[in-house]
This record gives sequence, structure tokens and C-alpha cells, in this order.
Amino acid sequence: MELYDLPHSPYAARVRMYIYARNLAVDISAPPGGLGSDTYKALTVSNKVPILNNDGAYLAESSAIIEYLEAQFTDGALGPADPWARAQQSAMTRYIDLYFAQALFPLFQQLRAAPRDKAVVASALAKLLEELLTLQRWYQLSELQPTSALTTVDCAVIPVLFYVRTLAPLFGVSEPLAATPLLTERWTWAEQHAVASRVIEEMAAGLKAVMSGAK
Ligand SMILES: N[C@@H](CCC(=O)N[C@@H](CS)C(=O)NCC(=O)O)C(=O)O
Repeated sequence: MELYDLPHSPYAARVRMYIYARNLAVDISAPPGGLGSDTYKALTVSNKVPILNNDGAYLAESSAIIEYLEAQFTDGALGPADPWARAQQSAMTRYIDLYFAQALFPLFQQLRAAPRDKAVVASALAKLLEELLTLQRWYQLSELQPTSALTTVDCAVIPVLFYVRTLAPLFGVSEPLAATPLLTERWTWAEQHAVASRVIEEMAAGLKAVMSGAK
């Protein structure tokens, strides 16, 4: 199997984190022909990263890829075997995709805008801080409370927290996790976790490369 990946993508990062945590024999490479190329577009309808190449069959969407890979395991190590707890993990991941990640997009846009729109930035930052409180509430649910083990939920959370911590200071919010101690704690834990910290470093290097290429 092969994962088409870009290091800075939070969606690809979550799959890499899962693959490393499970120590799976999945090759990780750039999209063939490059993102946006006709070669890559021909593989799936999504034309995004990540995509899993499973012996010439292609699966898009990071959460579907993790679900497919995780379906082989019954040890409950990263995702609980109990269907209810597993569904709660899935619900939290959907929250991140449908709502939390959306709150980051205006900041990405404003990063490149010249001049920046102060009103848009202010409302985007307010929305982001509100969503951080919501994200923390998900971690407080009994089925989702963080432990010393990495879960599929952490695979989704840590990459978005990387972007929160990277983007917010560029708009004057130096400590975006200050009001969410549980998220601060999970981030600190991730920085010391062998697999999570590896992915954080890969994302940072990938983003640096993209930003320097964009100049
Ligand atoms: N819902 C998708 C999102 C994937 C996604 O948006 N990937 C971005 C990189 S972060 C991408 O490939 N963008 C290229 C494009 O949209 O053309 C997933 O979870 O895999």
C-alpha cells in the first residue's frame, strides 16, 4: 500500500500519525504527477491529499482511510472495539472536519491577503477561540477523555492544533490555547509522544517549505 501525501496537510498528517502509530507497511510519497496534475486527477474524484493506493485501487478522505486501515484491528489500541465509543470518536472527527477546520480557513486566506481585512481577522479569531472551547468539550466526553495512549481522535486533533498554534500568533494571539487547559495538556503530551512529535515536526518542515516556495 502507498499513501499519497504532502507533509504540511493536516488531513494527510492524521493518516501518517495513524500509520506510524500502528507501524504499518505503507509507503508514503508525493501525489504522482503532483497535486492538480491530470495523472493525479485520474486516480479518484477527490484530487486532494491524502489518497490511499491499495494495489491500484484508490481511497480518498483521511477519515475513511483510517477507518479502512483500523478495520483490520480488534485490539482497541487506537480506536475502541466498543461500537458506541468508536462512534463517539467518529463524531468528534466529523466535528473537526465539518466545523473546527472550517474556522481556520479565513485565517489562511487572510495570511495571504494584502491588505488584511481587520474585521474578518477579528471575527475569525473570535470564532476560532469559540471552536477551541467546543473542541475541548468533545475531549471531556466520558468516551473520549484523553489517556496516555494515542487514539484516532488525537490523530485528527493534533494536526489542527498545530495550525492553531502556528496561525494565531501571526494575527497577534500568542497563546491561543490559554483558555483550553485540556487542549494545552494534550498538545504538551503530543510534543513528548514519539509518533505525534514526529508528525508535528514533519508538518512544521513541510509548511516551512511551502511558505518559502510561495514567496
Ligand atoms: N476531507 C478531505 C480533505 C483533504 C484536503 O482538503 N486536502 C488538501 C490539503 S490540506 C488538498 O489536497 N487540497 C488540494 C485541493 O483542494 O486542490 C480529507 O479528510 O482527506
